[in-house]
Amino acid sequence: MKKILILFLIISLGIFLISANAFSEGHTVAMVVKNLGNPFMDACGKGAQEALNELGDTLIFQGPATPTVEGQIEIIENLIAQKVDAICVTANDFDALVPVLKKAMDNGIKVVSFDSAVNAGGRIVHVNQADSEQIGKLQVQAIAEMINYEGEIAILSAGATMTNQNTWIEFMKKELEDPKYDKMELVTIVYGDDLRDKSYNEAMGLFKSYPNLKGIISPTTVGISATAKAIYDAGLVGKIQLTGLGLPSEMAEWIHNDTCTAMFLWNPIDLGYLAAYVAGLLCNGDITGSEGEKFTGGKMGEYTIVKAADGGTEVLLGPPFRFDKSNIDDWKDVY
Ligand code: RAM
Repeated sequence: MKKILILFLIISLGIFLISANAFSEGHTVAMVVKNLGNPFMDACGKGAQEALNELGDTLIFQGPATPTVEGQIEIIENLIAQKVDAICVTANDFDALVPVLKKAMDNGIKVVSFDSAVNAGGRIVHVNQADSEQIGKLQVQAIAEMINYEGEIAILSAGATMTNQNTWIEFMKKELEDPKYDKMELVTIVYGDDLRDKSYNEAMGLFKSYPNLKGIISPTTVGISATAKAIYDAGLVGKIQLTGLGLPSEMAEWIHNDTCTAMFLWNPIDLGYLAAYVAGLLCNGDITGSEGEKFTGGKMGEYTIVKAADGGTEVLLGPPFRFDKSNIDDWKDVY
């Protein structure tokens, strides 16, 4: 009788464990990007998928067709209705997403911004790709060397309300105040909105409006590749220098044919991985997003949450990389 009872208990325990496992489905993490069709964002999604696979969570990858804040608001409203567990967002506007993200947080959804920050009031933590000051400085230093510290330069940015580009541009302006750049002049900033055709046309417009232009900085992967094509098509290779932030996969040909001799970026797969990993840890209650917290971000290793310049908190991925002819082929098939 005792043996039968023990056997019964063992079988019941087994059934309980199997069914408990079947019901623990993990969390649903949504990644909301600036827009669909941008390979940089696709690479972030790839990294996010990898992180969530490791954590046993599920990814929903969404973005508006064009990089508008209205499109992102609509998507986030739907995600709140779907009751997702976390949202990782790269913001098309620093402030305009705050009300809908606050609503998400009021509904228990963990909100992480990454790449392009949302105002600290609309997030738990931001995952920053690299030190913003360094990103701004490096691009000014690079263009200065390319044009021998003399002549007109322009910036071809993404959207006028995008936090990441605007922050980097502020640091570029600050760097340009150094007397060593006295013979250089930033003549204008134009916006291609992270749309290929618009960026291409804005670049063509710069060549017409500023016939003495010597260099362009484009701190957006969409903008820099469109600008490279415009320089090449206009027969201005060697006359107008180009640097900025580009994907090796899109820039390799322009680096090899001297349209852009050097540019910078970080690994967007790692960025997406870390953002999603942080979201997963927040869902598990392993971290809360407060300053000073330490955690292991899966394959990325150890991180500490620090105070961000905007008063909120952030996690810093790592330093940016420089790409030129010497190393572009090592990376062009990776991202
Ligand atoms: C574009 C986007 C993105 C930015 C990169 C450098 O793909 O604007 O937000 O981080 O460029």
